[in-house]
Amino acid sequence: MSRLIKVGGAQLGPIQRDESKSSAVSRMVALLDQAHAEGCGFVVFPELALTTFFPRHYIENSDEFRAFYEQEMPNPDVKPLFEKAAEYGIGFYLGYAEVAREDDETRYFNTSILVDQTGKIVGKYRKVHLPGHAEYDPERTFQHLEKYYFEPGDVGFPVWRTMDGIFGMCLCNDRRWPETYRVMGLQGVEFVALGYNTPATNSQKPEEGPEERLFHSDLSVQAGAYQNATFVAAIAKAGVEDGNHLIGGSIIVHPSGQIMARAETEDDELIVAECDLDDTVFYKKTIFDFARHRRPEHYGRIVDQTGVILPE
Ligand code: CDV
Repeated sequence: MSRLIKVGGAQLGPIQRDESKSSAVSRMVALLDQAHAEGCGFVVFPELALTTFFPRHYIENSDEFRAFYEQEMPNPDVKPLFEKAAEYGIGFYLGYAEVAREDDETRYFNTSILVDQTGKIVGKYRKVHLPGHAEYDPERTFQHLEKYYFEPGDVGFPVWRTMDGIFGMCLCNDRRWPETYRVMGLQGVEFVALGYNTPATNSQKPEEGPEERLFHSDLSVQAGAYQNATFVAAIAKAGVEDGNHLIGGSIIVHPSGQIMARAETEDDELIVAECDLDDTVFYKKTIFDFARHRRPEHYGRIVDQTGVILPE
């Protein structure tokens, strides 16, 4: 048996602060055209794919930073993407900044959506592991204010039955946390879509440069895929954005942990891999047959504890 889906990883090059959302969407539609020509059925776009990675900027005025968020999805800016994808019969994943009015409160999330091949939004995810800091930090070489601009996601890590498979989502820093994949793995996930914006140097350790950062990205994604018997597409926004360098290195990974496709540039670039969702079955039935091999009675600390408790 096989459940083949050709997947496009639509890496974006930089989006400068003054680039409009409709311009970013045109670039995504051009990648979608390529994906259609390649016969893709699903395309993964990056995290915060409509704007620059604005958490690097400290903006005090909320009227000013509101422009980076989407109040509804779809909206007129992204309509061309939804329409073209539905015309081509391509499902997609898209990351964006969300502002929501809930329980009389204004709430801000770093969000992604899963759209099926008819253009219908079938899932929404809100980033759980927000990296960085909540206040301006003069010690850093650049800011990473995700904890200032967003609150942690409140929907956990759901998965969705769609496109003849079981799909899950996460965002950027989530890929470094094994819990992200395992919670989805425990729901039988077969394909994880994830977008990222990863600075090419560590703002608190400048000697940690792009090579090491790419290594950590690959390491986390390949381990997550293998240990949970799932495909993972990890797709970057890359290049020099507002004078700050973001790594590329977008990859599509097989449940064996092997990289099937990798981006070569730091620009708009489509990578493609033919994913047979039935390739997950062997691993799910053997070495990672969770029902047979897991020992949750020994894993209590993972949910009972956040920080480290040292021995006496
Ligand atoms: N956007 C991110 O979540 N970026 C983080 C950086 C701060 C390390 C990442 O994990 O790539």
